[in-house]
Amino acid sequence: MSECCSAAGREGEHSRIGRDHPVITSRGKPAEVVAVKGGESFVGTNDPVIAADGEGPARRAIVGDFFLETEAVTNARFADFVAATGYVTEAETFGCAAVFSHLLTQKTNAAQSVGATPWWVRVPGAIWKMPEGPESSIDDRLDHPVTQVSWNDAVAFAAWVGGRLPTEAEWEHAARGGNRRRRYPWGDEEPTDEKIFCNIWQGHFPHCNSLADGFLGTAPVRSFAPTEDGFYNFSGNVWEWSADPFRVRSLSRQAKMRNQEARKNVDKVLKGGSFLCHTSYCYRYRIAARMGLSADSASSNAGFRIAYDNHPSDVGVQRSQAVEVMSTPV
Ligand SMILES: [Cu+2]
Repeated sequence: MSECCSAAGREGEHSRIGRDHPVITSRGKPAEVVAVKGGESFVGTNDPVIAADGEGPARRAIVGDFFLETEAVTNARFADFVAATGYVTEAETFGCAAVFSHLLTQKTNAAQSVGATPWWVRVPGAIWKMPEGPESSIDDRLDHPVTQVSWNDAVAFAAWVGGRLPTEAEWEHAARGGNRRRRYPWGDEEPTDEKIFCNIWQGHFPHCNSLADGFLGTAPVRSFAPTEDGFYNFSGNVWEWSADPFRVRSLSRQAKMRNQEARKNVDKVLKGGSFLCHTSYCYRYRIAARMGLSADSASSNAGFRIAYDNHPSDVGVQRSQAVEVMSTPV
């Protein structure tokens, strides 16, 4: 696959280099949650733009009532998680992760580029708190979405806060504000290089980003206008891991091959597109758009947000008790 939004190839194929990093101890505020009313809903679209991704046809889905955080998990909250649990991400274990080349310093840029997508570079030491490698930091990005986290890392964080990843159906249902028929979280109006609703690419991909939205890479999780329900950045900024395995529902030979690969790589569905998407090249910031990446991949444009079956204030009580118990000397 040659796409702006995915660095093809599995992280697991690369050598595992153990690294030792200091722990950041900033306190991340828990995000707000919105109660989402379930019901009969749907996933995908009958008007697919990128058919190979399995956007269509629209599939009926029954969604239960659930709670969803208004924004993606920030670097600050992920730092809390790591400080409390000592969790080691998969990118740390593997010793490298995919970084969008424009975010790199010239020195690091000489690193190995990823196959057919030269704007993706495999950077040794790129991890969540040094998203572009050892010369970078998140100090000025604590309110940005955490990146360089795999699906497995996201699931571990979700368990820590007593939540889970949303299903693809839940994610779309919340992004549409229920059963509204709309292409984007803000409605049907197409963003342009001048009229900006979210953090995507402006200009000619991949050589020139006019930065009309103010961001080359990620933006703070509360950037741009929220939906009427209070959700931020479903479209653009970072791809968000969902709970679901990635499959293309089609009988075509191409779909069959893609599904075989997805099964082998344990691909999961990501939603929402990222700061790299542009209509001309990777039109994946629509609600129905999707991408499949292996559960152990980490990159500089993928993060996640948390869903709950019960209101997390109840969960929060359990969590702080659990942490107290853990820190009691024995
Ligand atoms: Cu894209």
